[in-house]
Amino acid sequence: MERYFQEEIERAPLEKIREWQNEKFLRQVKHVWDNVGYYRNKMQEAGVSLDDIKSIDDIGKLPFLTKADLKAAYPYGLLAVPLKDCVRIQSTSGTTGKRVVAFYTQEDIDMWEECTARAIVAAGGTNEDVVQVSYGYGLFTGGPGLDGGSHKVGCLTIPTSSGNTERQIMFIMDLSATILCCTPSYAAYLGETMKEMGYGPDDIPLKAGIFGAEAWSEEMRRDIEKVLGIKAFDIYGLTEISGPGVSFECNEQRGMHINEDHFYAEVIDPDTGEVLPEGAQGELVFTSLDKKAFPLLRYRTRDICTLTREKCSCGRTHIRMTKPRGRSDDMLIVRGVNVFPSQIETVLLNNGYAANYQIIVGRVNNTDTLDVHVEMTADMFTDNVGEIQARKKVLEDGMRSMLGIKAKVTLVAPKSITRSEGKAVRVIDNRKI
Ligand code: DLL
Repeated sequence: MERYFQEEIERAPLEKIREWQNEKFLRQVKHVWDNVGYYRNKMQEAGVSLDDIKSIDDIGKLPFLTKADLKAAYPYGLLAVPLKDCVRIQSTSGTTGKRVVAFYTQEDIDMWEECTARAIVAAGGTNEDVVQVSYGYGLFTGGPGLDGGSHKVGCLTIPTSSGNTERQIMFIMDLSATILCCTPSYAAYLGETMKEMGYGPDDIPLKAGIFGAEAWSEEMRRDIEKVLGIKAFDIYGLTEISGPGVSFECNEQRGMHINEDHFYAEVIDPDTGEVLPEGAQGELVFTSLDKKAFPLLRYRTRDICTLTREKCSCGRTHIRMTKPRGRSDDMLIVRGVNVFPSQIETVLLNNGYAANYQIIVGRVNNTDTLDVHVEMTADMFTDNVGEIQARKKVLEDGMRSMLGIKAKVTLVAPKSITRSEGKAVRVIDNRKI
């Protein structure tokens, strides 16, 4: 039987959802106009005033916010309440320049934790479950977000944070953890290590995993489910809009339900900004409908996906988004061709490799080069040159047909590519250096 954390909201009829969205949107635009000078200026520059916004159908009149706005307004320029009303900040994992700092009131935190609680219940969680949260704790939203949701559901929460893999496994086994929350790349690493330690899927008490924060393929899901003996659920979110739980998967595993009573989603053409119809692929844009401290309107996520309102057998009525295939800025342009790391991952996993690879892009004589270092698994490891050449050819052929361009594959020894405890670093683009 399907269970829900907030059934009346999660299964609300579309008219009801629209009514909530409309009401909250009008309130939110006024809150922003009154309290966020930075955005009011943007509206005025676009020739829009508060009177022009009569319902959520007018959302297209509002200007977009981008990461550049967040940088320009750092740190307090988009804050909409007095600092004394804020109880927390979280921040993105940006490696260069200023980070994004998002502020939360206690109400904002409660709303966010309800979103992750919905995800935990959708993954089968109840107050009898033991939830191990192996996302990083701290400025990153993964740990605190899932931790809060787990408390709201009443699960026993193990706040291991990421890293220290042996201790992670000890807690999973000794405390019979039933739900694991971490990045998919770390879940794969935990699975690999447990297998080496001699644990088969039936020995592992876990029944479900809630994995997100980075792009991962269906092939990777299949591998993780097999090695840990679990059902693996995707979860999506971003710091700017709250953190994990903006959307989450149900048992169907066919797209993630967006918590659209809190976050209004649009998909736009990334080049023109035009809003695209349901079913079209484009850049996801979110409007935060009821966050008080850091209420972003029409924030461009740079994540590429499609939306669907097709009926879902889980009974939830909220719109679904497909797995983002990666950020538009993760997309590599190699010799003029768009390449997503997830496409390369699909070729590898379909040929029996694990998701341990690194993509190295360079430029020689003004021509882009694409090298993929792929780790052999222990059972395929060999020093037979003929066999290695044959394996390399299979992968190079597969990549040529997937990407339409040639990639050079180098097979490397098992365990030679560094494992990630958080978001995996798959791409080294030497052209940028
Ligand atoms: O990654 C929040 C999060 C934590 C989500 C834990 C899920 C689980 P940021 O560090 O701000 O926040 O990064 C947000 O990560 O715009 C996407 O590009 C990517 N991302 C997040 N979830 C997924 C996912 C967190 N399920 C950025 N699939 C987003 C693909 C994802 N990409």
